[in-house]
Amino acid sequence: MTISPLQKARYEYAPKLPGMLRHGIQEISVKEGLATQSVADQEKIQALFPNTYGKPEITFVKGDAKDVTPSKKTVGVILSGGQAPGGHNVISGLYDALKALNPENTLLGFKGGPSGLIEDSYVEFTDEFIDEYRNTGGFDIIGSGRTKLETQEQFAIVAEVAKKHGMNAIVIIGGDDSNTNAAVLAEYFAAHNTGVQVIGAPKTIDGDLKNDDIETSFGFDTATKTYSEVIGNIERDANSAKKYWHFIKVMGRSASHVALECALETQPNICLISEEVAEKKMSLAQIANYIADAVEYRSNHGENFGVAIIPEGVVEFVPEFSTLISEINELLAGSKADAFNALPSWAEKYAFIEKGLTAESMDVFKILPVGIQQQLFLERDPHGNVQVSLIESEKLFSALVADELARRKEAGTYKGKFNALHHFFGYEGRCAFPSNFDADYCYSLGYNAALLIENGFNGYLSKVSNLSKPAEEWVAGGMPITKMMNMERRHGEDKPVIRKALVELEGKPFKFFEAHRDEWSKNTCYTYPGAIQYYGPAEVCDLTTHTLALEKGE
Ligand code: FBP
Repeated sequence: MTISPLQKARYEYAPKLPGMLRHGIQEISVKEGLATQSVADQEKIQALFPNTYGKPEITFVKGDAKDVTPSKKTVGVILSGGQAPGGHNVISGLYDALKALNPENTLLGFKGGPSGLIEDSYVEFTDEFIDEYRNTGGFDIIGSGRTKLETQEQFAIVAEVAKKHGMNAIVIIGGDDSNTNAAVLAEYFAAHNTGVQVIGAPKTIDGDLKNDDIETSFGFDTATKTYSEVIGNIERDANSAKKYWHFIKVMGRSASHVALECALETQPNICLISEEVAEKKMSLAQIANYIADAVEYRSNHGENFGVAIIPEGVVEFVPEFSTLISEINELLAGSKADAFNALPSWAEKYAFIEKGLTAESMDVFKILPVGIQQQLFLERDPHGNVQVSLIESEKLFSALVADELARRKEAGTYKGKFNALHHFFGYEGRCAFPSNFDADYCYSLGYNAALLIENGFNGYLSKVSNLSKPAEEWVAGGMPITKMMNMERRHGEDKPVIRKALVELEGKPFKFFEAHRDEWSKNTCYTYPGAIQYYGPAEVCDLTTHTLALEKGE
């Protein structure tokens, strides 16, 4: 197989473990903290998790060397949900720690995400196999998937599969939903005395799996650095050519953590924050006006160029737009979609829409560019709902800004030129070679997971904290997943879930952005982070995100 020089070099990279995990693995022992409580709805969560609720937080510390080799274990691992840089290192850290504990330990990788566990589709890892994936991006080592493990029937099948392989534990590498499911599976295993443990690891580039216990999810660091590199390059091009406004949509699903971090790294002229749009109940016209003001100001100062970052989920946070989406979903519910689809021309479809929407939603619909109008009706998910994530919001906002500027031109208040270009950065960042931070963090999460298994914990999340400091000072341990849970309404039912973290408008990263964005919008203050550095001085290679540094008061 041909491999790139960087790939070869990264195979050799030795990820940094937290200082406390650098002792001989037989010398690491457990320090128990106090019993935990869920973040809210304590009685309900306790009733739902009678066997796994209230356990203590633990940290690993140096203890006395044990001279007996731990009993042989078989562990299963899955990758769940969207790709995030570093997944391969969670698996290699887990593998190395298991082998260090007992060379006869076995690690099975279940293929294609949670469905691999149900279908009993797996590979057994060996040194040669693992070595080809160390410190590389992607989830291709075993693949991933979005099947949800949540029903009693599925749990019973997984218990059978675990029994068949003599498995002692399963490690679930996933986001908030997957770790919620990990907690429910752990409770099932405990309630049915299967003896199988479940350990979670916090993954997602979106950065929305974050709370008092999880400082950051893995992958966020590398993905945002990858997008920021390219945004910085675009800024430099914009500032060189001085003739385009670039509208850049960045991935991140609902939360705007990715957009905010990229803005902190590159200081663009505009960055929308969905959570603020919702808080201020901004309309599409207000957002377009806000951007048009920046375009006009810069144009009046001879700068007919700029860069605007648009978070993936922003349109869902615009109240009038989400009302429009609900009305469209209602308008085409069930068989009504067939009547709509049978109409031969867009003009007839438009008349159907005009009849079906309220006057307020029709006003919103009318101002959308035709391409977006059609997207709302034509590209629908299997349940017939509008696929909000497919809406090209970067094009939507640039079109609305162009309309607003045309009005201002007519009124004689704006005389500039506005040429827009569009970009979407998402998949480009999800499988990049993990930064040193993500390579180290992920390897530590996996290594730590093996120690949690060895020490008999069930329903715990592999926790590595103090992450804004050098790896030597990181703190390794575990937290019961139930500690992070509350009750939320999902699909018409009250469910125990890990709360998704949106950008906090009172938080330090947003406050920093808010304090500077006016200056960034008017002047050209771009910063150019450049490519992720893997080799060289720690001050350029081991940087954490601005978000984490600001949250930690640095
Ligand atoms: P996870 O929440 O599973 O980590 O996935 C994150 C994400 O990359 C989002 O940012 C994006 O909206 C979504 O996945 C895209 O999903 P898909 O890979 O199915 O297109």
